[in-house]
Amino acid sequence: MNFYTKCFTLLLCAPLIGCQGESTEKEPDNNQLLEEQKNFANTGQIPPDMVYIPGGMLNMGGDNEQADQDEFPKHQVKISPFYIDIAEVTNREFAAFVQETNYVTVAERAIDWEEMSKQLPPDVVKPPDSLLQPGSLVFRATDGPVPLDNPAYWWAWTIGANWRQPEGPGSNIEGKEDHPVVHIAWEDANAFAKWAGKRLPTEAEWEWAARGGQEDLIYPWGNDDVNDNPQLANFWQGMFPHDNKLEDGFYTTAPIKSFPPNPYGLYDMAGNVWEWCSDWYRHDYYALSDRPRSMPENPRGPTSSFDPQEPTIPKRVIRGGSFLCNDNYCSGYRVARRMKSSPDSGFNHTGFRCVQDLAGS
Ligand SMILES: [Ca+2]
Ligand SMILES: [Ca+2]
Repeated sequence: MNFYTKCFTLLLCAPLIGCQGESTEKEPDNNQLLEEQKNFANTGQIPPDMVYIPGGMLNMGGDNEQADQDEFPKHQVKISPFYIDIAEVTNREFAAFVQETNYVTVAERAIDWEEMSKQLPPDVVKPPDSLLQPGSLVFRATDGPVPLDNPAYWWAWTIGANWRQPEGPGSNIEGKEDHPVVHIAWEDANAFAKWAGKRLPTEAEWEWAARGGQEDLIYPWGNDDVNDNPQLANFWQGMFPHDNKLEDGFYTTAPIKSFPPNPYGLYDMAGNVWEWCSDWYRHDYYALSDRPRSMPENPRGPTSSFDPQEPTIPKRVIRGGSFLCNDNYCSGYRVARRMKSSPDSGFNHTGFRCVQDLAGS
């Protein structure tokens, strides 16, 4: 789809003023988990380009003053072992899927106004047919500072933008075969995962894997301030959305594996592109999870979605942040950071990676 849903669905990160806080560096408590991962690697059972993630007890939720309300309360959940892709799904991989299946992504399909209008307030008037053409949302830097509570300033509805033309007509993915695929709707990510014999991670699995076996740390690499370490992830240095100082070398996507992996060997769990999870998003889901004497096991999220910022639009969870994240906007690179997006919306900063269950589990 779609113009209006996308416009109403734009990621409404609450503006967060940079405040790294007084986090205490902890010795990683991950030796046992890493040892288990290493031992499993010797079994020869791991699917290509994936790693084994040991099961364990995840302390899930916000770790510092930047954490938003929906990251609390921090609570324990039990996770079973699984495999996860080492990196985000690339253009090369997605092209192979499309070549074999002739799959057409949501951003490439005709827009169904009747379907779209069901999610919109009743007084929204149908836009002209000239706008209701296949497309997607592309980031456009502003000329100067703008209010950060209105993403319409930097997202441009672009007819013809899709995974093959990430910046719109005239652009292409030549030379970007190893970049993460973008303009992927949740439905597209699931279609790829099914084809590959995999599935999308749950939100809890994603956070467990991103933490790399370390408890209560802010980023996949630990607590070293992201602002002092542009060599650790592809994010936005400078003031968003007008001044990108490019200290990490990438304005939009970077080829996968351009930055160091986390202790589990996973790349870009912070930044590059947001990654779809299987869960519906509810702002109060963690509060619902925090039941006394109850230990949620492999939680799969709520049965329905609710985002008070856009109550009429169901949303799925996305994780990990993108090349657009920084501390003056959304700090999406924090491992606990939760974000949400309409399942039928693709952006040029959203992609995915897959997981797979162990045989017999
Ligand atoms: Ca960057
Ligand atoms: Ca990522």
